[in-house]
Amino acid sequence: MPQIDDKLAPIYEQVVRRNAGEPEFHQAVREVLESLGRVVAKRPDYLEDALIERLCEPERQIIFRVPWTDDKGQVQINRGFRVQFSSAMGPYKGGLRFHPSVNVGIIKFLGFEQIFKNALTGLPIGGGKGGSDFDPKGRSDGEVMRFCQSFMTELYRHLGEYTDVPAGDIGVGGREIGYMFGQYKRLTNRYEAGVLTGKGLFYGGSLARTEATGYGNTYFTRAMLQTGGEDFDGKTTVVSGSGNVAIYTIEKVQSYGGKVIACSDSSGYIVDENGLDLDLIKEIKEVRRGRIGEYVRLKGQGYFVKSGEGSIWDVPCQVAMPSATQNELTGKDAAKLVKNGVQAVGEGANMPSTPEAIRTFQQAGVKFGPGKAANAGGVATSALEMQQNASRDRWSFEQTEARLATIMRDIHDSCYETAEEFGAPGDYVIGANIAGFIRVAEPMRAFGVI
Ligand code: NDP
Ligand code: 2IT
Repeated sequence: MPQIDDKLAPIYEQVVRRNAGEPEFHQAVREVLESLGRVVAKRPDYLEDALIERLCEPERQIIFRVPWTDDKGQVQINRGFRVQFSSAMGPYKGGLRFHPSVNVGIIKFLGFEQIFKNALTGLPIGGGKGGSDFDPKGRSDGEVMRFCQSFMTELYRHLGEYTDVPAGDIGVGGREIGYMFGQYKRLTNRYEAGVLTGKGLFYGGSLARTEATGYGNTYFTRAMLQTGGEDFDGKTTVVSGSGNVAIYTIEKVQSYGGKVIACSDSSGYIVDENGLDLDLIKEIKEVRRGRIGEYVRLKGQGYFVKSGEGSIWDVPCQVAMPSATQNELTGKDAAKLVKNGVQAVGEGANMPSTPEAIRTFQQAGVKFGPGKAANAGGVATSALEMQQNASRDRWSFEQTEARLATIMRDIHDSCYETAEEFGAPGDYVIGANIAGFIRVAEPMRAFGVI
């Protein structure tokens, strides 16, 4: 098991003490600290002025009540969060998640990861994350609108195109961003397009933002495969989830000739050995907001395995792209994937593989792309949306996608080269953590103790 360097261990202990009951946050910090031992061995100056301790403590955490009225006239109460983690690189930037499992520890782990991810893009964006324990499932458009308006009625005072710029994440897509942007505009009496990203194409959104996370992970995973002279062509691929990230991952993998045979949602997973029919999946998930199991009935082929009766990672594949949620791929799943001959794993979700799973992949020589590098295409394209808004311009799909492809190639190369430089060739986890850290540490030092 990788260890935290003696000099960094007290930092981890303090994080655990200060943030009791937040295991996902501890997990995210631990992984970064395990990598940073190699940095402080070469550059002990990074231990000065409690720089790493400061990086582990959010600059600001906002928790608020979100009251709203449901369709029956009943008042409902949810909890809203925004963790403004680090503004060393630029305005806080990161998505909003609406899911019943959301709590402050989940938002903190996501905000912490976002700092390094955003730094890796090379664009001027800090790290933050937010959301609510609101569950949009089964709610009418009117209920979702009233919730979003109430949520924004508190959050707006903490936002701004130079301050904090949210976007989507689980449970937050174009519909929710539209309602929140409308309420922000109304409350502030400003058409401040750059305050949110993932907007609709008719009011300042960027072409290719919807596709960006899935496409970006596919570019990243392809770059990893290419280091071994391989490509997606003809490779059996499994993508978990069937939301924004999963759908556009499947689309891009298919365009490279990969055969995607399985995907999932929280109710279970489907397998279609002929290759998934993506148009049908888009119809079920994007238009009807339905359940993935409907695929089997509508298509008349394939099979469905209910959640709890098996794992999607039991399905043999050469490439695995977990794109649902944190810790969805366990050590046991990883062992199964390795046994079945997996060659590459590209994380579309944030922290979907447990530490045991990562270890299993790396020990088996599987190319493993951690989320903070592999899924950075979404936030990178959000930054391109901010550029378009700031210059009151609108780029073509091709121009935006070309920038995304270059950014993902650069992220891949900088992780790869940093891992070599720090004595861990092929280890993209170490490469991503160290390359991201150095980019954030430099401005932090320049600013002094703040
Ligand atoms: P969506 O809400 O569009 O889709 C989420 C998918 O994952 C759904 O299929 C959902 O199933 C499934 N899922 C979510 N939570 C759980 C759970 N607890 N157990 C089982 N299945 C679950 O979200 P996104 O596609 O945007 O996000 C997916 C992942 O990608 C998240 O980890 C997110 O943080 C990450 N990500 C997203 C980016 C973006 O730009 N959107 C950028 C970078 C990372 P169901 O519909 O049944 O709930
Ligand atoms: O996890 C992520 O990077 C996102 N949900 C996207 C964040 C953004 O600001 O586009």
